[in-house]
Amino acid sequence: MRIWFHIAIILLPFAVMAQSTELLIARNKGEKVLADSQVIRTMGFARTLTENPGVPGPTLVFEEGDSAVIDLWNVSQGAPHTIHLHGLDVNQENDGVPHLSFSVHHMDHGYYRFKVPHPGTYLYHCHVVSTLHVQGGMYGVLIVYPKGSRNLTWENGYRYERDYSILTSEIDPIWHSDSVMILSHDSAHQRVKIPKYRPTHFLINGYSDHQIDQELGLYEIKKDSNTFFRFSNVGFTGNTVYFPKNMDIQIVSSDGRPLPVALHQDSINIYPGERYGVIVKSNELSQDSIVIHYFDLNNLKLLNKQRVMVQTRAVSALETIDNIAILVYPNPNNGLIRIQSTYSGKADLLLYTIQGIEVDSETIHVNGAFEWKLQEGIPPGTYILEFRTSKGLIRKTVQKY
Ligand SMILES: [Cu+2]
Repeated sequence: MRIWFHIAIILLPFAVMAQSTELLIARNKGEKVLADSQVIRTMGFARTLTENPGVPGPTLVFEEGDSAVIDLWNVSQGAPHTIHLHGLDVNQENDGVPHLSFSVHHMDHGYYRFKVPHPGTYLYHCHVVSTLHVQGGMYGVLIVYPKGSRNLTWENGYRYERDYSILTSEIDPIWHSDSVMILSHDSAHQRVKIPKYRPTHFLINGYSDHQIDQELGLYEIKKDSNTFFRFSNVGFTGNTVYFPKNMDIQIVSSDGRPLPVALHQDSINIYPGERYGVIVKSNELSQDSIVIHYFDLNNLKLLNKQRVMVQTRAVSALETIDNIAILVYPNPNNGLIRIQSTYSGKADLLLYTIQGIEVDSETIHVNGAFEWKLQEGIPPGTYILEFRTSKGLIRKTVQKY
């Protein structure tokens, strides 16, 4: 009796501590299609053996106090890989810096274990010849939520309706050529001669230019409620983020820590590796953009601008359905839109302008791919296509010429 009591006391803390495991598979033969249709080779992290390693890698999500385990597998030929947890306070052994921690070699795996510290937005990336492997695509966002809540910045912090992560980076296609990607290097000590970095594609969550509207769609803000934006820069350029003018902006956290007072600014600079938490609120219905400038850190010259669209809605939009994918093509189109979807059943199609004016609609019974012929006389421009089903809705930006 007594001995069981002692065992129970010893085991109790383990029973109440949640364990959360993430699997990442490192590969160096990924493919990425850029906005100008060129296909580049990437290195990256995937969750399954068959999946193309995305750029960025999967977003890792933990809760404060979790016992986290990241199981890293390396199925790529050549270089070893690691996971460096940028901004998280973990011990050196689990921090993925090659000469201070372990590296995972070809066809091997390793566990990173840590107790999840403070809620916030962090980055992870491979730390083996990090300039090359990060440019290759071995990076992603790591989000820590406070215990038991996905709508709170931190304990006693800001309550929000929903959160979005905006990760910036760039691509220099030369660095993705086979000759650079297979340069022999097996540790951080080895010097790798890489061409001068001249990025040509400036990414938001892995996309640039027309891909942004197409793939990321609209960022929705519910009128009069807080929306939390998590900005991170994992590129090699500096960013200035310009917020929509008619919205209330509060910069509330920096690098995973609450700021002592919220800053009311209409723009913010984010340097490589930095993260900021921003509460956005709007008391009027509108559509606007968050504009990001990418500048050269050596001479502060503006290299590029990208933007994401932000729309204020009166009511919370129906939940976007994650398990239903739709593909809208060609984009731009001449009035005949082809839609391929994994949904079958009755759906409403709506087309409206950026200002929210409906220009066409149709109810259709979906079963596989279908065509939607728009009414005559719709002027060329950018429109929002809404695919509304009983399970929720998906919006895509479409261009008509
Ligand atoms: Cu690596």
